[in-house]
Parts: sequence; structure tokens; C-alpha cells
Amino acid sequence: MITHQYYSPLRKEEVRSLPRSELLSLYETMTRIRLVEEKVADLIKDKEIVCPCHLYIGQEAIATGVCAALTVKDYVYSTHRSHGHYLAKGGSVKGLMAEIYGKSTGCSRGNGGSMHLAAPHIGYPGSSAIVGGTIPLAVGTALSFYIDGSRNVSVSFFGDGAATEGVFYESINFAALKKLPVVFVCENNFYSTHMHITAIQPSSDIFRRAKAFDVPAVKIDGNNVIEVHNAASEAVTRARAGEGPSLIECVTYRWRGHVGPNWDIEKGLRSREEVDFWVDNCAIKRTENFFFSEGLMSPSEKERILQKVRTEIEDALNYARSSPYPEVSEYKNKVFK
Ligand SMILES: Cc1ncc(C[n+]2csc(CCOP(=O)(O)OP(=O)(O)O)c2C)c(N)n1
Ligand SMILES: [Mg+2]
Repeated sequence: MITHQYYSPLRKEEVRSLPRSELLSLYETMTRIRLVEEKVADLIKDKEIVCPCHLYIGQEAIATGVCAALTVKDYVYSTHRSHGHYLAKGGSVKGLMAEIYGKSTGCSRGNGGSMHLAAPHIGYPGSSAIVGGTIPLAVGTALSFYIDGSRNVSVSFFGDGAATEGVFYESINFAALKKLPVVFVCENNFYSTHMHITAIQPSSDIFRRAKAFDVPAVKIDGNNVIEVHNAASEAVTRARAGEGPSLIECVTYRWRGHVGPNWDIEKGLRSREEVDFWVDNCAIKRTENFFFSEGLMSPSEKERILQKVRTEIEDALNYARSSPYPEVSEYKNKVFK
């Protein structure tokens, strides 16, 4: 897709309605996701990482904007493209890297790999490789929050491809019926593996389908972190007030191929022109330019954030490389006999 019908520039009043510390924190989280993912991409190319990784580069503003509207008690369910959601929810870079290396110190004790991250203590019960598979889990969690009378919220991240799965419609139906505290966040990056959305779905407007269930739904610029944050905050407020689910469709683009570090241009799956358009529309660059022009971040503050994140990544790599693999006996206890 070379047009961006939902492009929405950062707006002064909206940005300035958030405290500066929060704005810098949004920038830091997006930067952390980007630098971690770029490092993972390089290490796959070097063949040091052999675990299949679905990189989140290009989509950082969505996980960041949504998770900043949550508390540690709210739950987030992720997908095969899981690293960004895990980091934005507060997962440690060490836990992620060690998991990707298959080490016992990983967040899933080396048993899950990139697609199966779990960190319940930070409200990240898990991600799964089964497309659409976590949508009903998020709804089930919302049901348990409702039964317990808690005011916690459950979030389901899923892709445009997952919106073609029957389980999505069953889940949104049940959530709407019971007015459950769940926020459906559809990351429409136009592609499901190598297939463009126009080749698979009769309409590229996924949000309109939620309206059939009387669920409030919006379609927004997923590369505008403030717009994502505001839409998520509204949906979370509604959910906490017992007013039921919402759906946010975020328009975005994954820079790299479906899995791994390549760009998918060389295979003829998409054009260089299309990729360049979206790289120019980088959420982090847009935020940075705006913050600089409004005096909300100085070049030295940016440098401090970059340095902090680079150090975290170096420490995480040392940790992952020097950690042991899980004991073989551990696996024996985890299979059905
Ligand atoms: C139930 C199921 N069907 C098919 C697959 C193979 N598969 C893995 S990822 C993927 C594409 C998912 O596309 P989307 O939901 O848009 O997420 P994105 O990769 O764009 O983040 C497919 C078809 C799978 N893992 N699970
Ligand atoms: Mg997709």
C-alpha cells in the first residue's frame, strides 16, 4: 500500500496534554523495541540466533501506545510477532534475549522461543504461534476479571490476517454479549505472510466488522504513538467502567519480511517503492522530529536514552550467551506420556 489514508500528524495540543516524562518514556520504549529488533536481525544474519523471529520493526508505536495506557495488573495477549508487546508491557531485554537463545534464564525458561514468551508477573501471560489463538484467551481473562469484580482490563493484539479467523468473530460476539473488559487491537500491516490484504479480504476496513456486534471501533494511524495512546486510554476507561469491549484498528507496516531479517523486496513480494514509503513514515522519526521542534526532548536527552538502551542490550546479550541451556530432564517432564 503506497497511500496512507489514515495518516495523522502529531498534534501540539494532544502531545502537550501528556506530561513530558510520559512523552520521553513513550520515545524510550519505541527506541528499545527498535534497537532490540535490529540487533536480533543482525544476529540472525550472523547465524548466532537460529530461532525463527517475526520482527516488529515499523510497528513500535502500537505496542508502546497501548501498553502505556495499562497497569501491571492488566493482561496483554500477543502473537507470533511478540517481542514488541513483551517489551512494551515491561518485559526485560535479558528475559527476551535469553529466551530467543533457548536458555534456561529466558522468560519462558528457554522452552518457548521467540513466539512463545510468557511473563505473568508483568501481566503478559503469553504469546502463541497459532494465528488468532490468543484472542479467546484475552476474552476468557476478561471474563474472569468480570467475575472477580476487579477493574482490570485484558488486551488482545492480533494482525489483519487473524481477523479472517472464525475465532475472532466468536470472541468479539461473546465479549460484546457479556460486556467484558477487553480491548481488541488489530495491527493492520496489510500483509499476512506474503499475501496482501486485498488478495484475501473483501474490505481492508477491519474496524467496520466490530460495529456489527455493536462494539465501538475506530481506525487510526498506528504510526502516531499519541493517537494510539489516546485511543487505547479511551477504550481502557470504557472497559474499566463496565461498558464493555472496544476495537482499535491501527494502520501500520512491517518493514522486514514476515519472518527473519530480510526485506522481502528481493523475492518480489513487494516493491521497494512501497517499503520506502513506510520507512519514511517511521513512527520513531516522526515522534523525534516533533519532540525536537517543540522543545520536548533535547539531543542530549535522546543520546542518553540511546545509550541506556544500548547498554541494556549489551548486558542482555552477555547474559543470554553465558546462561545454560535447560536440562534435558526438564523436557521429559513436560510431554504427555
Ligand atoms: C491458525 C494458523 N493458521 C496459519 C498459520 C500460519 N501463519 C503464521 S503467521 C501468519 C500470518 C498472520 O498474519 P497477521 O495476522 O496479519 O499477522 P502479521 O504476521 O502481519 O503480524 C500465518 C498465516 C498459523 N501459524 N496459525
Ligand atoms: Mg498482518
